[in-house]
Amino acid sequence: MFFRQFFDENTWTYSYLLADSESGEALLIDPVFEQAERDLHFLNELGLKLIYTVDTHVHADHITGSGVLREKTGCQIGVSVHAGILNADAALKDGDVLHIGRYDVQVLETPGHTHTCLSFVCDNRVFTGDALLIRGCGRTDFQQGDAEQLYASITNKLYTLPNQTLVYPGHDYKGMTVSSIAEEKTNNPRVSLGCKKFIHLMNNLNLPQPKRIHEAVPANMVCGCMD
Ligand SMILES: N[C@@H](CCC(=O)N[C@@H](CS)C(=O)NCC(=O)O)C(=O)O
Ligand SMILES: [Fe+2]
Repeated sequence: MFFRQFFDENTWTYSYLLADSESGEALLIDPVFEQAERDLHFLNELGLKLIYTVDTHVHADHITGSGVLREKTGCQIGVSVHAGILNADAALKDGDVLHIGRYDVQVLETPGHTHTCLSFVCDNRVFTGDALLIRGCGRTDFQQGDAEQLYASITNKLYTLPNQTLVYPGHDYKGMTVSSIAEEKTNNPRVSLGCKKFIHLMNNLNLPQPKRIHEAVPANMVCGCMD
């Protein structure tokens, strides 16, 4: 498995490239619109063929690169079935499997940060979007977010993955790049509170709205294709 983590410094967003080096088939998780040229250049350099882009959720803080990458490569776009995005190619749901050459990428529904949140499992890695962050979790105060649902997604789904599974989040605001299920089970300060205190904390964060929410959400509802 060929694997790379990419970073968008303006929005602290991670994108992840998974590829089968034998067939050259590739999948990109959470591409960022402004980074499409970087991503295309990298794919070309390595001779990889983009088969899928997938978004872990309808992002509120940045515009997805999925649409522009589909225009340039002919890849398919996968998003949650619950997003109702009409110009996506694959409406993903729990249990779906995407095939990248010899590798399977398994879809888990992990709602709570938003109702469209998905995680993706491939080999010993899980890509958690903004459900489980390193020593944190996504906020639950917009896009049908729900703290109780997020707690259940983390404890009943993500925490049932093998302890050694590596956790790759959608963002990190402190410069951390990777964790593991075992590490989060022991050290995640929010989830360790237990369900009731977690809900209370999440419902009282009083965070300012993401700066680009009014631009990003409508753009992401059409895969970032804005013309
Ligand atoms: N300052 C950032 C805020 C980004 C933000 O709210 N990020 C979401 C993920 S889309 C989150 O859950 N952050 C976790 C937190 O701040 O606790 C912006 O304006 O874009
Ligand atoms: Fe998010």
